[in-house]
Amino acid sequence: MFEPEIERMKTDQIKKLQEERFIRQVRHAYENVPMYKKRFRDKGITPDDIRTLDDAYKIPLTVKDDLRDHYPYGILAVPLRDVVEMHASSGTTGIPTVVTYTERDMRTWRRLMARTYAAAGVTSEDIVQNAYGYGLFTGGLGFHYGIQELGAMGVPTATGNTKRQLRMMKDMKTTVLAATPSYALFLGEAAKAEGYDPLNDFNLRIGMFGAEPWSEEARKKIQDTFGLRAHDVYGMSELYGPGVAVECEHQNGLHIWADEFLVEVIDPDTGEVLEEGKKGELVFTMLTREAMPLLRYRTKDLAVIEWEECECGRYHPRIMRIKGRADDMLIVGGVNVFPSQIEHVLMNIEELAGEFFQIVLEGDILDRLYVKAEVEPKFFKSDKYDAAKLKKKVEDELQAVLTLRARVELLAPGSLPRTEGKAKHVVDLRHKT
Ligand code: DLL
Repeated sequence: MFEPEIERMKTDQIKKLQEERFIRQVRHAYENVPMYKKRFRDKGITPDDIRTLDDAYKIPLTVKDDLRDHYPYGILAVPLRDVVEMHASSGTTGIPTVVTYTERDMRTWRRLMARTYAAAGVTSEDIVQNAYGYGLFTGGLGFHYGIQELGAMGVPTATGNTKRQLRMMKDMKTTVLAATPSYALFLGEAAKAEGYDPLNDFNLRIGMFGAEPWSEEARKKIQDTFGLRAHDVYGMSELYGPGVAVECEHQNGLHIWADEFLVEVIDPDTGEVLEEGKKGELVFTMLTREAMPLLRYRTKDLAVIEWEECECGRYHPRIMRIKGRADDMLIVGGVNVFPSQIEHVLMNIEELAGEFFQIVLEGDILDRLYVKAEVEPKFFKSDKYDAAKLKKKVEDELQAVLTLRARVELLAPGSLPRTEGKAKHVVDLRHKT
């Protein structure tokens, strides 16, 4: 453990610390961010009404649009001269979401990232290849700072330049790979195409994968390809970046660093707080961030939270995997379809390279759902490959799960664009009215 005195805290100690910090942070936000002062006033409350964690529900929720509406510095709670770094994520609306950090915020983020690596089993002896994008995205620099804080060796390849990436992985004797799961899957495929034997030519033992949803099937594939243990890492730019939660060596849920993040689960439709064990939308309050305090921030990510001791000895609550987003459900001809359902079906058909797929929606009056899926390279070349038969099989299996018929298009291996960052599995070409 990187910070055992915090990581070993029992539930009641964690909650006590959270409560002290929460009360202080509410006051910080109220006194220094006009948006929060106004919201409290509109609701007829002041920080004096927040005395325990159970009072959290009284505070209005914060949403991504609040950050956009106050672009770029509207939620700043400290003088701009105290800000030492910023990051931004590009949104669909074109207005970026900007996040800011003071020196102390940066130290917190570094520590959280070092803890995140250590919880996955990474030590100062490791050689960490960081294939997340560097720059405004928080992935690259977040993982970079963590390597330094831990005292491991960094190989800052960033994304792309796959041939050089593989060469570095072999020559530097990289032991830990940090990347999006889609890029890790692509690296596995590219390594084989370049003539590497990933199990023998590389020294990888741990993978730190996140920034997008990925399935158990994808985990198995990455682990089998590289002979490593793949850890799920969760975060978002508004909450520093990566390093909010990570799987420990037991790979059974992601520990949220609860000394820094207060988590609640709400019903995404009503906003009501749900009891433990119920699936809902994760809402986070950052407990010590100075530059940009966020109170009850809606993530749109859906998950179940458990507060139980883990075999690793930590009591920090666990996200039992992100189950999707409140806004990723597609409505096709009146039927609810989750991209993860389609991924699950495709990953379980061995004749397909299940992770390389694309969902295309077309239509004006009637919706049409197309699923493009690449055939597994060896099977594609074999005599057993019968395109019509496989297409029918995939369509039938999808229908059994989705209750509607998708048109499947089988593609030769390598046909779909590969991604270095987050995968884009859905292309919606429908005419919206
Ligand atoms: O993706 C930060 C990050 C970088 C996390 C590297 C982990 C590793 P954003 O670009 O702001 O920040 O995107 C945040 O990505 O709300 C989730 O919907 C999704 N996401 C992140 N991690 C996971 C994960 C970074 N492990 C958004 N599983 C979040 C599922 C994830 N979804």
